[in-house]
Amino acid sequence: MTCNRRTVLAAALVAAFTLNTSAFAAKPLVIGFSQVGAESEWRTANTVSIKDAAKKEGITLKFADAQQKQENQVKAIRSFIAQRVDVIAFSPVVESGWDTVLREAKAAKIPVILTDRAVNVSDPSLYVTFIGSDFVEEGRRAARWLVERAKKTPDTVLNIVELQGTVGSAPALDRKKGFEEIIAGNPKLKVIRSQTGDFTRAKGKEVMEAFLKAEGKKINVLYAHNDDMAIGAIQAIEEAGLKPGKDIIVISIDGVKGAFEAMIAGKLNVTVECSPLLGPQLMQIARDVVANKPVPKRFTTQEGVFPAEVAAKEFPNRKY
Ligand code: GZL
Repeated sequence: MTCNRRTVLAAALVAAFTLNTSAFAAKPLVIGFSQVGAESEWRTANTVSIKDAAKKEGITLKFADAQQKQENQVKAIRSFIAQRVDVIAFSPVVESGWDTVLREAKAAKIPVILTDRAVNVSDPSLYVTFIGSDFVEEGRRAARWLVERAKKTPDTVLNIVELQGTVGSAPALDRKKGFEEIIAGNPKLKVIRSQTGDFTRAKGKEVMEAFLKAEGKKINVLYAHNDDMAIGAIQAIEEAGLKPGKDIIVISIDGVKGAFEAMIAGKLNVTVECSPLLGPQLMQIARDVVANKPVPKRFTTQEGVFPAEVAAKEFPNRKY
């Protein structure tokens, strides 16, 4: 065989091998993710964490924003099933109403991972695992801070107004439950008004305006289920000619940058951390699930409590 023919044959063999291996190269994992919406600073940071982690991991992410509507999440999950994604992950806007669509995912043999919020389903096998915070403990931490704060005014009953999160959502239900558990039986702490602000600044401001109109200077404390509602309420308190953080103690949850800025300005007294940075953990767990590795049913994120006194020092360390 001439030298030239040998060279052509060798090139052909290399090309064939390369084509072959590329044909068998592992195709990227495909995750279908249904997000609640874009209602708060927390949610925005959560979305960034998930998208960045997928990109860093070379994972194909099909992302759907439900605009806080459960029917949009159900539609998105059905679309992911039709597209035969490898894994479905979602943050359920509310706890109930998921059995039917999750049974469809199970029938299609597509594993489901819950992030951020939990679901109430009759069959726990409808999802593989849940990665998120302990919202009941977050509510307890908010109340424990207030119990300590109330010891400074032992002869005063503190009237509390509460801005709840989205009706029916796990964080709203559990943060209320944890807070009530700790203040139960304490004669110095009394919730006089409680209403949803749907986790948004606008609604938080609107409901706080109504609280102030109804109760005025009787209000001593605001407990908001997230920083965005607290920040909206702070605007309402100022527009009513009162000093947030002083005339009205302001307690909230999430630990977003906006809360640290409000604490540094003396308008917010404490924020209980709820980390949105779930992206890297979700990607790793998705890979483990697809590889049939055993994963725990629950991953609980570790978090802290940040009173105003530490806000300036901690602010440079904040990642969301
Ligand atoms: C909590 C998350 C909540 C945040 C809000 O994990 O579900 O939803 O506390 C967000 O800011 O809107």
